[in-house]
Amino acid sequence: MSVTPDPDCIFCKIIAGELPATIVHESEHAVGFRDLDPQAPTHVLVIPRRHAADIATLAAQAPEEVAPLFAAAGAVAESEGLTKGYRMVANTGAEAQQTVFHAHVHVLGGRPMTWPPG
Ligand code: DGP
Repeated sequence: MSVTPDPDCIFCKIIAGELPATIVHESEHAVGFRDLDPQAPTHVLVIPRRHAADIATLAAQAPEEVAPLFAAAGAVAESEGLTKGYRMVANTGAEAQQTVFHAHVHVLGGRPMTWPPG
């Protein structure tokens, strides 16, 4: 798979090993690492190796990358032992509190979740 990193993207730098992260999953298409500011006992970010601003953009530009991304998120939930349930979140756009514009799925678990999210 050819990947063109964005030189200004912190998640591309984590993939390249240029920024430190606690990596819990690596596969051909995706990388999972612990969130810097965890919102649950387990909080892992799962990202595609290919840079795209968000998941909708990834789906438009490289739909073949979307299934491996969610498969990686499911594998992380399993390896983290989230047998009682977990949440996958993909904040999309500034109003939805997206702060890093490299597509990512938050995998949150280890505590009861509430609905609706704030
Ligand atoms: P979002 O708000 O959905 O764009 O989520 C971005 C998440 O990324 C946020 O929960 C904090 C996390 N984050 C930001 N910078 C870093 C970093 O350098 N390392 C790690 N591990 N997480 C980061």
